[in-house]
Amino acid sequence: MSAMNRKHALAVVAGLLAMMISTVAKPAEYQIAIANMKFGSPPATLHVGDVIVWHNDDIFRHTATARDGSFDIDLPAKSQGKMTIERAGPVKFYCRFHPTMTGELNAQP
Ligand SMILES: [Cu+2]
Repeated sequence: MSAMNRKHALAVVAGLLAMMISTVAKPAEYQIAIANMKFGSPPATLHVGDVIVWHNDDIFRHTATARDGSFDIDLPAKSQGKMTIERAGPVKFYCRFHPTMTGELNAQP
């Protein structure tokens, strides 16, 4: 490897490390409201380690339940529930009591 290539490779590695550190160091918290029997929009950018707070503003009990079983948040009327994103990739979710209520999270690593 020439000196030039080695320098370039080091810069790439340093950049990747900086990206990894910034992802780990700053988990974001997002709110998803449920109102009028509908899930609010999921966050446009989501990463593993981020926190989602589900707010049920309805007078009905709801759940935020992953189709792949990775989460199942029980949300009695006027309550909220918190969870941490543990894996990357798209996950469809729905409400166990009202299966027409659906949404999708898509976390990046
Ligand atoms: Cu529901």
